[in-house]
Amino acid sequence: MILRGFASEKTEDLLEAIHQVQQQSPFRRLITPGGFRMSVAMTNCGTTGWVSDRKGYRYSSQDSLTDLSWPAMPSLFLSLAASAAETAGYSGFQPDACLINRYEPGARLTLHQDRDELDFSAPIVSVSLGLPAVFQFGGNTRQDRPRRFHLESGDVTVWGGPARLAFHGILPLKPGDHPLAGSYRFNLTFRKTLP
Ligand code: MD3
Ligand code: FE
Repeated sequence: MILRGFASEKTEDLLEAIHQVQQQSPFRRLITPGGFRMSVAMTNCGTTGWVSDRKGYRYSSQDSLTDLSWPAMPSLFLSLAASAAETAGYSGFQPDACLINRYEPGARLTLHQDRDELDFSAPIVSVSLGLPAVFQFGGNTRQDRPRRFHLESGDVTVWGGPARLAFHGILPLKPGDHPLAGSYRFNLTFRKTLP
């Protein structure tokens, strides 16, 4: 479900919260198991965070950059994720992880599935902030031709049920200037990683 503008009124506060998180756990471009550096820069907040390196993809309670825990999930993040999930029909969503993606012009996320979580019954909630992007939403195999959706700042999407394991990605970001986020797009994805 796409909730257009669901987070619009909270844009400034959300960007400020991202700023706080990145003071403790800076954005970094992770290395894929295949040895490529991702074009998207990432950080996390919450009990656990998504990481990638030569050893694989996984959730870790520690930030390998600082050897500390990830920053706590801001209460604004939790309330927004829960109310978006509720609106889409998932009551009681309590994410334990928030992956924060930062795109600069040209950055992209190739088609992938999110399947490192241990609880596929919970949805994933995503919040787009800053520059607009073209989102690709495919099926349950890489071969299914993806549909394209434009995501703008303030849009919130909820992925549950049959959509939970769908292939999806983001096309290379176009340059632009957003009044609050400048030349970046940020995306928050809220996940329940532990059973
Ligand atoms: C559909 N992020 O972090 S958000 C990711 O805009 C990720 O940064 C993209 O894919 C971004 O893993 C897309 C929309 C989204 C997120 C998770 C999904 C769509 C999804 C999980 C399953 C199906
Ligand atoms: Fe994903």
